[in-house]
Amino acid sequence: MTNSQPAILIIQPLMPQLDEKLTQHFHCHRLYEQQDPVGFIQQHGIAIKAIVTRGDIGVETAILEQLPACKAIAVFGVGTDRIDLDYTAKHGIQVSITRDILTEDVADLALTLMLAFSRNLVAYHQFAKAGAWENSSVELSTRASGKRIGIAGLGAIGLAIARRAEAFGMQVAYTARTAKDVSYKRCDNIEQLAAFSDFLVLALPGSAENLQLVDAKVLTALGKEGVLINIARGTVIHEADLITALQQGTIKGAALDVYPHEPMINPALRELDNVLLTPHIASATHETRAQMTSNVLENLRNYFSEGKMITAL
Ligand code: 8YV
Repeated sequence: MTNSQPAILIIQPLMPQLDEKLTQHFHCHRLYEQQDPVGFIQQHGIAIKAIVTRGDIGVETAILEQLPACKAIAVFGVGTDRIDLDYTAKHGIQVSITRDILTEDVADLALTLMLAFSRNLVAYHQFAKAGAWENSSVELSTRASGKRIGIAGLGAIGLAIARRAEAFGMQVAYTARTAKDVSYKRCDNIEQLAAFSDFLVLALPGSAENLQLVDAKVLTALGKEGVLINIARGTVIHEADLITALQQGTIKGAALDVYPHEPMINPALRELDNVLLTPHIASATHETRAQMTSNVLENLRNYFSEGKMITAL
């Protein structure tokens, strides 16, 4: 590492493979390692030329304001909900995302959660592993094929989920800001979509307009046999309303990969039996994470050589 390499700021820990590569090519400063992050930014902020962050972390505008030479943010992920895009646009800061890389994995996880929840996979696995089959039998599970799936947000990930659901003979409906050129039924709002759905899958951005969109009203519309699946952002759900609905059986259950205060998962949620919880791993496959790593490096290299990120927004 020499100081002739461009200085970049890493906001939160990254996967070791990505961190190692960044260390080879850039003069890396790690904000999360600083005892005094404010003092550090005051001292070194002027030298920082680019930021690397994760989709689930973003970067605070108060930090950007102190980095006058930083005109590029490479996001390891596709979510930009924690970056002020008005600010970046106004200040000519390019923001790249790992576009089209994680779509299929995230859609795979949505269907995995749906099938695992409806077919009691975790309970059956525990039952079989414990040797309990020798003395007892199991409860029946619920069919997913042929049922109704409502997809909130029909972007690339929502569409990939819909294609998979079609293969399971499911009826698909969706909500989206604009009508899509698809044969699926479009609902006017999320409450209507919930009322349609056996499985309500959230594939929306975690933007301000979607904050706590899924509240008690939506959950009541989903109904006692309905299952909520979230692979989007925890902020899209009103968590207290969800916990109440799960405790009272207003809905059948929830399968969640994302939470409002990651990596903390609300203890009330963890105590419930009608949930299936995963720790934000929708894009966490070897294949996808290797491509995401290359994407971040290519974006930075291109930015420093040509002045342009390759998958900028
Ligand atoms: C990643 C994500 O898990 O793409 C996103 O926005 O949240 C996820 O794919 C995350 O960015 C890596 O920590």
